[in-house]
Amino acid sequence: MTGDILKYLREKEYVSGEVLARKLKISRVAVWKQIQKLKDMGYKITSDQNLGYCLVSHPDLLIPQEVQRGLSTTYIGKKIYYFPELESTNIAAKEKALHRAEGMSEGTLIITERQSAGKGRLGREWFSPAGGIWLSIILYPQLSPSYISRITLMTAVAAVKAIEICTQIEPQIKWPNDILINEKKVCGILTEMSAELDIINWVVVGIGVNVNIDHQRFPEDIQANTISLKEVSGEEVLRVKLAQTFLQEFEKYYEKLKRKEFSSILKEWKLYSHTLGKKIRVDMGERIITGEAIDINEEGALILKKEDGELIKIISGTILK
Ligand code: BT5
Repeated sequence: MTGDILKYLREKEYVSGEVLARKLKISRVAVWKQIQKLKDMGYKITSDQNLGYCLVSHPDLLIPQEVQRGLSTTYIGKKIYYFPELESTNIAAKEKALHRAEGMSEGTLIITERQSAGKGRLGREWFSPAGGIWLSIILYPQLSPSYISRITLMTAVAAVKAIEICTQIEPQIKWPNDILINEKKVCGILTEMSAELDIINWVVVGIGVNVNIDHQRFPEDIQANTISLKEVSGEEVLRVKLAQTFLQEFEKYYEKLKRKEFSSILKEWKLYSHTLGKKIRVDMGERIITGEAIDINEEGALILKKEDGELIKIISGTILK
């Protein structure tokens, strides 16, 4: 209902309560209640006794009405579940992803303003106060499960592109899932999937971007390695615009991936690489390997050259500082 009222308020400078009541087939008191709801959400609406209601400004909230307005994707973000607060969008998305048979569709999003238990990889914590973009995308790709690394890499390309378009800042990608600005982490990606043999049942891509956040709100031990877009650009960044741009870029690259054009995505990934050519240490869980990052292969794996010249292919791991 609030969405319908917004639609009419956007069409004209002033709309009377009477007209709204007639169009929506509700009472004027019900219209008034909906207007109060919108005001509580952060919409600035004035009212004039003779002319009616006037929408003065809208909030930079990631609510579906705002994110979907002007969103030019075909299927990414066509259905959005929005929550002011959530434990983790990836957890919520994974629960929903199971319901494909009941009509859950590819590209459905879960978005929240803040997460109480945001997740990183391997059970790590992801801090998600208000002011960031915390969202997950449900996908049902007809690809082999080995594509999971490629999905993370293509998401990183979509994220750097969106950040560049919206802020003119050029971030770098640290293999496999970190986006950095000035060596500090501004964004992380968590790709999870359920698969059987050669079939993917579902994929959930979660992305977290520190947009209008003061990194000093993070725990002390990660403050030195984190940053937000606002801190780099010196001004608030419009989250709705950034989220829309990311979703548009995401759909573009995901379509390329589905057409098996990963090599062209990889080419772009390499332009933003923070990793290639560097001497690094990679934590692979059971061991730590040191070497030079010489390439990312067609599967999205990191190729490390050890001091003795041996080449190691790493599908998943964490680059240590
Ligand atoms: C990641 O893990 O970078 C994946 C982060 C994915 C977050 C999104 S938000 C929406 C969706 N819902 C979720 O619950 N998660 C996804 P990893 O590479 O394991 O990095 C985790 C590490 O990053 C932590 O151990 C901290 O050191 C650091 N960290 C935590 N919060 C951060 C933040 N907001 N900004 C930058 N670094 C952070």
